[in-house]
Amino acid sequence: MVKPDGVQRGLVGDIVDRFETRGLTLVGAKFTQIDDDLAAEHYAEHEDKPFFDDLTTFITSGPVFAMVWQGQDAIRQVRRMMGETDPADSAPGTIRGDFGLDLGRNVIHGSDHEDEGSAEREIGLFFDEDELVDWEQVNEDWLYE
Ligand code: IDP
Ligand code: MG
Repeated sequence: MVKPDGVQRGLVGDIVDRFETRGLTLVGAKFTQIDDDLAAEHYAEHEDKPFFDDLTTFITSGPVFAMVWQGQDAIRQVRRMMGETDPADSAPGTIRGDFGLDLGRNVIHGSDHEDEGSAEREIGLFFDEDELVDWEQVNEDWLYE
């Protein structure tokens, strides 16, 4: 999900481009503004952290662009393309390493690849089943052996 800072800074197109060019398949997308309840649910794992209030205030502060990408090893590859949580520790070439400087303005959210159910849970928070499209890219034979 492109966070409010990424949307305000006009980075949606570049971020979509990176995932598309990598070969991932877009199966869902939604431009929306998160309300307080959804923010609390989305970041429930952080509710006891000192930065929780700042985080939910920020994520509800403007529109976000939520996406569902599919492909081989997709969750982990998206995390690698995002970089580290802190943009200051993120390698150039990653989204956070190219576009961010500050931990609290790190441009993008991605589901946790180490937490097995997190992508499925988060997709369920943002999308109804009929908003996800089951389709095949014509170039799959050239992406996968
Ligand atoms: P992630 O976004 O890389 O998965 P998480 O640890 O899940 O990182 O944290 C969620 C979000 O909370 C981060 O993207 C960042 O915006 C914010 N955050 C994480 N740790 C801190 C912190 O120590 N101070 C302030 N904000 C933080
Ligand atoms: Mg996380």
